[in-house]
Amino acid sequence: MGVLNVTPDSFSDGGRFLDHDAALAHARALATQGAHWIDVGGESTRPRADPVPEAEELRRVLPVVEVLAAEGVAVSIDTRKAAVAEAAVAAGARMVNDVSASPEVAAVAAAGGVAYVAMHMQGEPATMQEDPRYGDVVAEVRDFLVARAQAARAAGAPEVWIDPGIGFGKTLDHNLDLLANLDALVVTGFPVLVGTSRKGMLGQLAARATPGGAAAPASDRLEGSLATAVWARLRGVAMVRVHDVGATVRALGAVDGVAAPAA
Ligand code: PMM
Repeated sequence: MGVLNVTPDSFSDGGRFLDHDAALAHARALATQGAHWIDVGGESTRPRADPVPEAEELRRVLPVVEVLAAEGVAVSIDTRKAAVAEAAVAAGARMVNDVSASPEVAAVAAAGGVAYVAMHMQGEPATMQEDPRYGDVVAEVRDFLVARAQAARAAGAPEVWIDPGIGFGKTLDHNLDLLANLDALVVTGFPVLVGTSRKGMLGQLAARATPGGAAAPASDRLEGSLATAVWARLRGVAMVRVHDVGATVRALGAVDGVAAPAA
């Protein structure tokens, strides 16, 4: 899944694709590089981000969704708003990626007969990184996701995915615990999506590994993004959400080749 942020303030690519022509060109490039889905988002959910009004989010994403869907690109809409999801599905989006895993947004996917992603987040983007706490992060995230995914399926969503929401109300240790225990999600039977691409935890891990210990900025997180995509793949994750599609496709192609040489 390739990321297309039509936002001024996303943490790694904010402002680059606010212009619709630039957004379309980037989406087409990601599809050509091998993305199966293009995930279009108009509201940054990075830590401390301000919410975006519905009209503005629609203005950012709808024209892009319409054109890509008409070109036959499989479009996912990344939104927490039922109205935005509904408009995007009407414009041709075939997946609703809901970082709030809310029943209202799941109902839109069900009514539209499109795929639904339930992602786990503790709190709200504005404050979620202030003091995230869990008893058992793996069990709590799994139980939450299974409950929301079962509800989405019962409501009629034809295909339901789960995503642990790396970086959404989680410390580095919480993220690492979830990534080390992806099998707890995989065994639920719901296909699992994971997004680590360019995230802050990769900067922290790079600092641990580097003499001097400086955290890597978002521009220096490709290696960590690829390494964690490969890790997720080997743990049975069905899809990764990434910015660097070409590099990820090549990395996963290499892993698949080694894992199944006769295929
Ligand atoms: N991460 C971001 C946004 N949307 N959706 C899902 N399903 N999973 C994620 O991990 C996820 C997401 C934040 O990253 P961005 O600002 O680079 O888009």
